[in-house]
Amino acid sequence: MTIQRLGSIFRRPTPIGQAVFDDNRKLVASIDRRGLLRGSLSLGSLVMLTGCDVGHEGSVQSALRAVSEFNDAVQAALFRPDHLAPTYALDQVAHPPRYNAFYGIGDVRPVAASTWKLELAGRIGNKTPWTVAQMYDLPETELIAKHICVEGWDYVGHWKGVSLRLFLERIGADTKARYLAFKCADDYTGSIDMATALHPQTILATRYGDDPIGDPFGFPLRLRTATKLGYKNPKWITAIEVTNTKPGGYWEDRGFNWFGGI
Ligand SMILES: Nc1nc2c(c(=O)[nH]1)N[C@H]1C(S)=C(S)[C@@H](COP(=O)(O)O)O[C@H]1N2
Ligand SMILES: [Mo]
Repeated sequence: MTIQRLGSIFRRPTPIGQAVFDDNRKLVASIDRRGLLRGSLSLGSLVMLTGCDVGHEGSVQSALRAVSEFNDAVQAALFRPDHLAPTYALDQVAHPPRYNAFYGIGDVRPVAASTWKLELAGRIGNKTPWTVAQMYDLPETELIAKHICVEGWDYVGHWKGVSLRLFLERIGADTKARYLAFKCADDYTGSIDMATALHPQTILATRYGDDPIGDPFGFPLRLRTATKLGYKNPKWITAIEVTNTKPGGYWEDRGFNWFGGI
């Protein structure tokens, strides 16, 4: 099916399409209130926006990227800031957790606690870097949640660390800003939206169970958010930036959907 034909389905709803629309009128209205769908629901208009000629590979890529960005906006509108992802029992927790990165476990380069610093940038009041000891001194929240990797595996993990919301408040971050960008010791990068950063199940994890997070799992600091897929959880974090400019990320820049919700 071509993108143009998809577009026409959106413009002229079939009876079934109309029924679905009627069933979800409230939802659509709530998205519409956020100004997302006004003038932007047809994929046909995405084609116009991107100037897409589906005969050329480059323009197919840009059309798909536009669709993915449209999906980001819808997912962001549907995200319920206080809705909790499922949690699990202690006896379901994997020991050890399952390792993954964009390279093999043999190439993991441990981070030295003595030299590690968390750098802060962007829309943050106090950008003084944090040491490992300071991070471990912060109040802890715990999270027993499922880590889901797009490669098709998952595990239940038990993480502890400071609530990211609390940490952002502590450093005087502008929580009205739109995004957080992360840099990691292994040159991985990642980013999340502010609603996810402020979600009660999003922590800067320092422990797995009672122990400090081990080397292949991101010592001394990783993000764990119960509402996002594995690749949205950077390990070995070295810098956090608060920004209104949409950041990319290692996998996001290689075509993974930016929102990456579970
Ligand atoms: N710094 C860094 N963080 C990363 C990655 C990485 O390669 N480097 N891989 C991501 C991906 S794709 C997954 S699935 C999870 C794996 O986390 P785990 O080792 O706890 O399973 O880390 C994410 N965070
Ligand atoms: Mo992953």
